[in-house]
Amino acid sequence: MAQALVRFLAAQHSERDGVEHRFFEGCFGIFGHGNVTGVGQALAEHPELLIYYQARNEQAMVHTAAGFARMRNRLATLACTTSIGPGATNMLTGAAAATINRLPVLLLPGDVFASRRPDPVLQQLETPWRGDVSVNDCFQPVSRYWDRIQRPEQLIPAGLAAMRVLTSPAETGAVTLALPQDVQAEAYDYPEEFLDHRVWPIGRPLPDAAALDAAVALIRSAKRPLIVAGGGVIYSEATGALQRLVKRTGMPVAETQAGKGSLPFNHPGCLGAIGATGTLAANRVAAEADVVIGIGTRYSDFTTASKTAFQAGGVRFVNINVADADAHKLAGLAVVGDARAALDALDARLHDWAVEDEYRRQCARLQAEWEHEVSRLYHLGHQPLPAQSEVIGAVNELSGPRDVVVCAAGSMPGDLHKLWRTRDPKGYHVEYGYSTMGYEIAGGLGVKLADPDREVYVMVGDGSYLMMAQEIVTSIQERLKLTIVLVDNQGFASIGALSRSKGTAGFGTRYRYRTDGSLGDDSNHRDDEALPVDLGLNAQSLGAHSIRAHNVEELRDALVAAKAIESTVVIHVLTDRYQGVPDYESWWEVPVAEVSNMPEVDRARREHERGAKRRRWYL
Ligand SMILES: Cc1ncc(C[n+]2csc(CCOP(=O)(O)OP(=O)(O)O)c2C)c(N)n1
Ligand SMILES: [Mg+2]
Repeated sequence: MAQALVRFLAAQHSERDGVEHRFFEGCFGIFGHGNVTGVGQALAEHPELLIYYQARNEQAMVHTAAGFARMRNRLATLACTTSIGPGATNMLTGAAAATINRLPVLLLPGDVFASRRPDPVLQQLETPWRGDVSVNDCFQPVSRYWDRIQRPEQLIPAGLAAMRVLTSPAETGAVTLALPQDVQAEAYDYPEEFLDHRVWPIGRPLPDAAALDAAVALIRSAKRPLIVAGGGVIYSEATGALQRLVKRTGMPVAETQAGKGSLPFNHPGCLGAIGATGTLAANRVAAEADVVIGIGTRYSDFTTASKTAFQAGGVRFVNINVADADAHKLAGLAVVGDARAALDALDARLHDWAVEDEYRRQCARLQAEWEHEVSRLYHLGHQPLPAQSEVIGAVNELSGPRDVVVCAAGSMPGDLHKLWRTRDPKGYHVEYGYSTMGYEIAGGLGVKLADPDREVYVMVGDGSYLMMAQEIVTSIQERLKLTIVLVDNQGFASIGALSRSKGTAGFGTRYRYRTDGSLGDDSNHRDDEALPVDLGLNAQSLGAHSIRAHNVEELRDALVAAKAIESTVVIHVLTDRYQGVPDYESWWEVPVAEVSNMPEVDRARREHERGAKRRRWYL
């Protein structure tokens, strides 16, 4: 069965706009019992069918596959094979991250014997009251399609169903085919047609004409429309269509994390990031918008600033989305269809309409003011340690227009969302659906694999680095160069700041020796309490070229030097954990204890209640 599976995977293709793509460009795997003699044997017998990549950690290889799929606009991906038990469940976090970000990845965890004869096998978690569950059932809620191949012929319907979901822009995410180890090795006479070259068209479904008419009528009635561009704009390759519409109508655009890059940062009308990590320009315009046109967005709480971003009475939403569930959010007018097709249709129907000049001028003014703020934060001159915004500025200014910045968790994603000057639709790659600490290096590897011609800048905090740095080894092994900027503020600065703002003084967010039996708060910092840990040396020991930068000038020199180095470079820079980028008239709902014995918590609770008054239902 595993041999047929590998042949089947190698024969699958996607097609969009008349261009065919091989759908699986390879298979990541870590072998153990449960795949070494099944899928492993099949990959070994026909290495020309599917390139095999070795990883260090199963979670990481799913991130790599997701990063790859995102970079390829979901037209291609990688498969991931694991042993049974811990090898399999290590992929759970990666699966959830892929599904939340709507990225296709195929997971092939090994499973316990279908025959049950040798039960319990090594790593089998027994469920005394049920014979038909294994740890792989944990993948069900984080997968868009899940099956267990109990008989070899079952691969035929399961394989086809898996492909349908993986290539559906509305449904895609992690797909799990759990493979009992005995079934992998069983013979079956598969029909040749199952293994033939197969093409899965990825269409551009047109929205319903009546929905388009209603959307056009609503937009024409708007005085202060705002487009919210989400990841769907980029996946659908609709950025050109968006530019045309915006240029002609003057409608301003704000971007979600996944949608950043929909317009170049300096395109007229580009207000940048929206929501909790939004720019002043976008948040001001959002607060007064009367019609919000969400394109390819799932309206996460960061985008809507926990439903406080849009304050105009009677604000209406037009939601262009290929996924019905997203199109109906915020009681919006649902325009279900492909982003590019919908934008072209809107452009044609709005050919004689534009926003008023005064609105266009106001947006241009806000955009210019925001650029000024970005320049200020890029060149703060903060002493003695640089601020994170200066690190972002240096990387932005010294990277090329087609290079890619990759990030996922900590304080960096919010700062990048606000400050990164995106010049290319694929130049900004921040995983902020699951915001998975540990995605950065592994995901960056997938980006590089998908587009080796671009330099990939991985921005990673010390916390994320410590969670999953080991794929540096894979980058060396595969000769896939990453430039990793390791921003070391000696702890979880983002959560520390959140904790301080909520009255708990940064409890448990700094690295320090345990004193008085507690890891304590973050207020009485002493340098002699710092841990004797050197992450730059750690990176060097994993095979990276490691450079330590003590200030912004050294960081700039290191970034220039890194360009000439052919393998993975880690630039280790210490920053001031307390010098954050402010929020710009936004709010994020994080609950604070209603009762406590901590006065600072009471203060934060009252502030929380004030903020919560601005929440809207959008009905
Ligand atoms: C796997 C995982 N665990 C926990 C969190 C919650 N979390 C978000 S940011 C963060 C700290 C990140 O630290 P670091 O990478 O050093 O970035 P910094 O906050 O210092 O910028 C934590 C613990 C998460 N996002 N992902
Ligand atoms: Mg940190």
